Amino acid sequence: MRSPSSSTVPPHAIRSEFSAAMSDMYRREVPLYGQLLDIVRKINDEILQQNPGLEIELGDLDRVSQERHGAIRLGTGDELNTMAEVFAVMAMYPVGYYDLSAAGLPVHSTAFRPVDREELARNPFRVFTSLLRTDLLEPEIRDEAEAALARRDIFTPALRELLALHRKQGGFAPEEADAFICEALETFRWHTTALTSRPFYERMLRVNSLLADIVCFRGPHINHLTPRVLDIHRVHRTMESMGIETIPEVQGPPAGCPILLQQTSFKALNEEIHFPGDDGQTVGGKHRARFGEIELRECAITPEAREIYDRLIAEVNREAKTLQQKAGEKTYRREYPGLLNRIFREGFPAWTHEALRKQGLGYFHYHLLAPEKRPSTARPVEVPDAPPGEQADALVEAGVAHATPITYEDFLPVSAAGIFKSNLDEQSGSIDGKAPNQSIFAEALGRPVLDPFSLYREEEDASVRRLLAAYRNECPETGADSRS
Ligand code: OOG
Ligand code: NI
Repeated sequence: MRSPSSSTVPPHAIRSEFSAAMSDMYRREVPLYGQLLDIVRKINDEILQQNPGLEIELGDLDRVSQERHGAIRLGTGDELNTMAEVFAVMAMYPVGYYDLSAAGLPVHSTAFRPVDREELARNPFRVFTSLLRTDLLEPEIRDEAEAALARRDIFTPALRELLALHRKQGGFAPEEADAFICEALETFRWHTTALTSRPFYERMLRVNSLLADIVCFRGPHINHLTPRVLDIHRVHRTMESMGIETIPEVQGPPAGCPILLQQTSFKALNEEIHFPGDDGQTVGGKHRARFGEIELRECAITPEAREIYDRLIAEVNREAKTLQQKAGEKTYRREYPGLLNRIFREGFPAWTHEALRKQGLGYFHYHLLAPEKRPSTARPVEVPDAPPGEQADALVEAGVAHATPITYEDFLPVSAAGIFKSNLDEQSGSIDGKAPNQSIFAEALGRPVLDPFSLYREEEDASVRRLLAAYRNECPETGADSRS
């Protein structure tokens, strides 16, 4: 093993460079993405200037503007397995299992992302990664799909060599890291020439457009890169006024409900593709895959709050469907926010960070306030002989400690399905046989899928332990205790 020395590039540096290189590539491939980034940066800048406190919580404009997630769709378990190794070089690990068969899509997914607080703070690059579920296809289609996938290798030979080197050394020297970024980027590139014939593509498309997107191309082209925005409704309106064709609603919780994430996207581009013909010539065609998306990230919530959220969103979706069918697109666009807001106002019990924290519905990071930052009313507290969480609450009540929301770093299955669906080709069919299959996913992955709730809980618990230790140090006589 290479000993961690100054000649080994830290994983976060590789991740940041890779994410930036991907963004540059995508900007060149999809000019609309570049336009979107400009709008987002301008609006984020204005918001940070108006709210100086935000900058401390989120980092400066450059840090916020660097934040993004992407998405890819893979064909085989082997592809997923190697991809997991590529992401691990950048300290990105699979978090969460998303069952998209519930939405009639033949894929299941995870999100590769950093998991530690320090790693997230450096660069929280995430890639939503889906795997084709051949087990949901009719046998004949399955055989054809598998045969097509067997003909491709989505990784360059040089990347495979670099991965072997990384396994041996446990790290990369600077020139190896540069080569890795360059070679790994190849996997995410768009190819204008398909791998399969046009009739084959059309057959796959009729089964499902994701199936065609996965099995008919040389690689899992990155299909969007999403910047984080600080006011999603403003960006959504700006996109509409520029004539960018957005989906009709902002997905996720209503405006003003500071949980999870809100997302909106512009529709997939219909792009020129060349299909190989019988006679060595190519045949023209079109393919819809790449789209644009923006997102607003808020507080991570507990399983209990998540259950309420899922129930309310299901209710919203039922009513929204009826509204869309009865009233048509224009009215739907106008009335959806009101409908979403009404159902959440009636059913979601906490609309501020403080309420989320007090009701135990959100995850928070606790820290001791420096004495000069404490309000004049702050008083020394006798910390009760109580569980650590209650001790931390008592310190916040007394004005000695501060709690900040832990940002939600993951995705929403329901909204992911909405985002997927809004970008399917209109000829796409839907898949039957709705059932998750986490075991085939985990087996292909070759490593466990981490549970997002446990990660947020551990993060909160660790901050409580540090808070109590720091407070005990400050006033040994209060008896603050860091039992867990
Ligand atoms: C991924 C869609 C999911 C999100 O932000 O929810 C996603 C895909 O279309 O491949 O990226
Ligand atoms: Ni996305």
